[in-house]
Amino acid sequence: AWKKHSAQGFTTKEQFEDETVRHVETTLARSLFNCDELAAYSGASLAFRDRLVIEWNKTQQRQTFADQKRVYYLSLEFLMGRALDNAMLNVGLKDVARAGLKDLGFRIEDVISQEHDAALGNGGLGRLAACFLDSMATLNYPAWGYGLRYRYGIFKQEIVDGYQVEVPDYWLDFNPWEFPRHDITVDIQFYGHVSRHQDEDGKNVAVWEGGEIVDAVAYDVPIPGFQTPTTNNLRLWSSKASKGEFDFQKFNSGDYEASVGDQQRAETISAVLYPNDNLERGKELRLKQQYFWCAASLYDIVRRFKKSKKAWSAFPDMVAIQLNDTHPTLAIVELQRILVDLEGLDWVEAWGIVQNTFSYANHTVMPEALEKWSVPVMQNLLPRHLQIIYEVNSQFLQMVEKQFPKDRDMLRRVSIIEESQPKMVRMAYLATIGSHKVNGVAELHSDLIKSTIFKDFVEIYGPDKFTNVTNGITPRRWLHQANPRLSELIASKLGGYEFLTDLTKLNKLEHFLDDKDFKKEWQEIKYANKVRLAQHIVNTTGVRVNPKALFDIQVKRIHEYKRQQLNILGVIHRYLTIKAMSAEERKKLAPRVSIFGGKAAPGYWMAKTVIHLVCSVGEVVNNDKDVGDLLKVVYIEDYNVSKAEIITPASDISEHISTAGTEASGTSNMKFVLNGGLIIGTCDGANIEITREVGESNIFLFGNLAEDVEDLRHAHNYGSFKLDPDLAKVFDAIKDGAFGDANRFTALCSSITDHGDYYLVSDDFNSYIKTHALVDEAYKDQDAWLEKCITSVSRMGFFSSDRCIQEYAEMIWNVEPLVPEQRN
Ligand code: 26W
Repeated sequence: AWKKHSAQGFTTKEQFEDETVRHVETTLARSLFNCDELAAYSGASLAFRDRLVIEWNKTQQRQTFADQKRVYYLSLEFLMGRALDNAMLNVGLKDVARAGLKDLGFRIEDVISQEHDAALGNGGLGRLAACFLDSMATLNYPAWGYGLRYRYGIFKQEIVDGYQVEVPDYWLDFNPWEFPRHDITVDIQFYGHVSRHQDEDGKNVAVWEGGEIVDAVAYDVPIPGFQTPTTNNLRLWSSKASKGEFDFQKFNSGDYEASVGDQQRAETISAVLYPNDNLERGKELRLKQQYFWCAASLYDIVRRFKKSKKAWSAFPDMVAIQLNDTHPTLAIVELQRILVDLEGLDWVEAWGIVQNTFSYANHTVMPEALEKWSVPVMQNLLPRHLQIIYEVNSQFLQMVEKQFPKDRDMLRRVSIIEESQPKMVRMAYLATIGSHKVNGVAELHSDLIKSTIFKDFVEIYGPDKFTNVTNGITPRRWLHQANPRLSELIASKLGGYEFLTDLTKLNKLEHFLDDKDFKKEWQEIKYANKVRLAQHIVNTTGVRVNPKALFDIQVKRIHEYKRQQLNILGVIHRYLTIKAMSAEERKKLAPRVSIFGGKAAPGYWMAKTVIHLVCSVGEVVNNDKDVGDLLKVVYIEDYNVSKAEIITPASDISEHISTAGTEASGTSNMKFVLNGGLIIGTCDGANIEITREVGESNIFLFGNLAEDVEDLRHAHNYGSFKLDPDLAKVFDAIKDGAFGDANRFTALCSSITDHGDYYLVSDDFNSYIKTHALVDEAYKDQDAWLEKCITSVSRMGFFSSDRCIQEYAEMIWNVEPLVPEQRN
C-alpha cells in the first residue's frame, strides 16, 4: 500500500508544466495572469524540490539502515551559489524544464537568473566546501554537511565613484531550498560556572551550571548528486531565544522591550557571516558562533550514534568528522566533554575516541589568519571547555617532556596555551593534537606547514600524521553548468558525458588536436563566452570592450598577498608603454581587456585602496583616445559564484600571482584552465601541480620561488631595497596625478617603496612584465594558442573534487560509498 501511495517525481515536459503551474497557483497563491519570471522561478524550483525531496528521504533511510560509517563535514562557510540550475542538471531534466518553461512563455536562462545566490562564505574555503558536498553526493558517500544559517551572507559589493560600498545581503525572503525542522532544536549553553559533584558511584564529575541557553534550530538543504539518486543533507543551524529562557517575568511585568531585546540577542548569533577572509579578529560573537554550531552539530551526531546502541569504542568506526580549517576546533573539546562529563567515560579512553574521530585540514599559512582565542574570553564564555583544554594540554606536554626531556623550549613552543598577555589558546595546535590526520591543500602548502607551523609536531607525532590532499573543483558546476556548449562539444568528441564523473577521460581530447572543425567550434565557443561577458560588462559598467581582444582576468578576494596591486601596476606600465609608442608600433600590439573583480573585507583599508586604484586607472585609460581598444580596464562589481559562472568561461588568460608560498592552493586557477583559458602565475599553491599536469609550455610562470622569499624579505629590511626601475616610472605617473589625487594612493605606493615590500611586488615586477610580453606574443599565433588551451583542458583530470574526496575517504576518513540499487 505504501509503495502505491509514495510520491513520484515528474519526468515529462507536461508533468513539469503541471507541477510548476500547480505550485504557482496553490503553494504561492498567485494567478497565472501575473506570473512573472520570479514566480516562474519559484514554481519551477518547487517542482524540482519535490523531486529532490523524494530521493532525499530515501537516501536518509538507506543510510540509517545501512549501519555504516558516515562523514560529517564541519564548515563555517558553504558558498553554494544557485541551486535550481544545479538541481536540473543533476537529475538530468534541464532539457525537459527548458521546453516546459518555453511553453509557459519563459526563457530558462531568465528564470534561472532570478535566484539569489546562497552566499554563506567568503571565498576559497567556502566554495571548496560546496564542491565537496557535490562530490560526496555524486560518489554516493553517506555524508552530512554542518554549518550556520546566516541571515546575512557575504555583503553585496557596490562600486560607487570607484569605491567599494557594502550592502547587507538579506537572502532569505524566499528560499525554497531549505526545510526548517522546528522539531529538531538543541539547547546550547553559554557562560555560567563549573562545580564538582560526586556521582552515584562516588566518582568526581564536573558539572557546568548557570549561564544562559540559546536554541539551535535545524534547517536542512538537500544536496543532490549528479545522476545518482543519492541526495545528502546539509544541516544549517539557526539561533533562537530558548522558550525556557525567554523572560516571561519581564514580559508580564510590562518590560516588553527588554524581553524582546533578549530574543534579539539570541538571534544575533547566526545573524551574520564574518566578512574577513584570512584575517582573525578575535571577536567574542565569532567564538559564540563557533561553539553554538559545534555543540549543536555534535549533539546531533552523538544522538544518531546512540540510536545504534553500539559501545562508545565503536564511535570512530561509525563517525568521521572533518574540520574545515580551525573554525570548528571546539568540536574536539565538546566531544571530550560529552564523553567524560555526560557519558562517564574515562578520560584516556574518551580522548582516544576523539582523536580517532577528527581530522583537520589547514587552508592558510598567513600568520594573521591563525585563530587564537584569549583565555579570559574563553574562560567567561565556555568555562568547562577551557578546563578541558588545559587538561589536554597538560597531558600532551607531559608526553612531549618524556620524549624530549632536554628540550625545554619545545614545551613553550608547542603548548596549546601561548604565554602572552593575555594568554591565548592556539586553535591550530589544539586541532592537530585532537585529530588523527592533518592535511594541507596542495603539495607545496602541505610541505610548508610541515616545515613551519607544525614543524615540532612532525617531530612529536612522526611524519605520517601529516599529509596532502590537493584541492579540486566539481566539473558539474564548473564545466557542464557554467560552460554548457564546451561540455557538449567535449561530449560529442568523447562519445558521451562520462568525463563529468571521471574527469581523467578528458585526456582523449588530445587526439583531436588536428581536427579542424573541432578546433573551430572550440574557438567559437570561447568567443561566444567572451561576447556574453562583454555584454555583462557593458550592462553593468557602461564600458564597451572588444570581445576580440585578449581577456585578462583576476577575480578573487582582494588581498595584498594575492597581489592585485602587482596586476594593476603592470596595467599602468602597459598604459605608459602604449602612450609612448608610435602609431606604427601600436598597430602591432594585441588589444587587451584587464578585468578585475572581488570583495575587500570591509575593514581592510589597503585592499579597498587597491580597488580604488583599479577603478581610477580604468577611468583614465578607458577614455583615452590614444589607447582605444588597445587597453580597457574594468572592475566587475559584486563578484560571487553566479558571476564566476559567467566570467570563468570567458578568459583567455587569468592571473594567479600570489607571492610564492602564500596561497595555500587556489581553486579558481583550476576552473579557468578547465574552461580553456591559460594562466599567468607564480610557483605557488596548486599552480605548481597544474604546471606538472599541463606541461611547462602551457602556462606562463614568473617570479621568485617560495624558498627565496625569506631571504629577499630579509634583504629588504637589512640590506638596501632597490625599486625596480620600470615600477619606479609607474609610481612617478601615479604621483604626478595621472590617475587623480595622488594622496589617495600614497600608502599603497609606500608599502612597497618604504615599508619593506613584504609581498615582493618590486622583486617580481620585471619578471611579471616580461612574462606578459610573452603572453602577447603567444596570443598572436592563434593556432598555437588554441592548441595550448585544448592540451591543457585534456590534462586537467586530476583536479576534479571527486579525486580529492576519494583521497579523503580512503586516506583519512576510512568510509565507503553506499551505492543505491540501480533504478530501472
Ligand atoms: C578567521 C578568519 C579566516 C577566515 C577564513 C581565516 C581563514 C579563512 C580561510 C582559511 C581562508 C581561505 O579561504 N583559504 C583558502 O582556502 C582555499 C581552499 O583550500 C585555498 O584554495 C586558498 O588558497 C586559501 O586561501
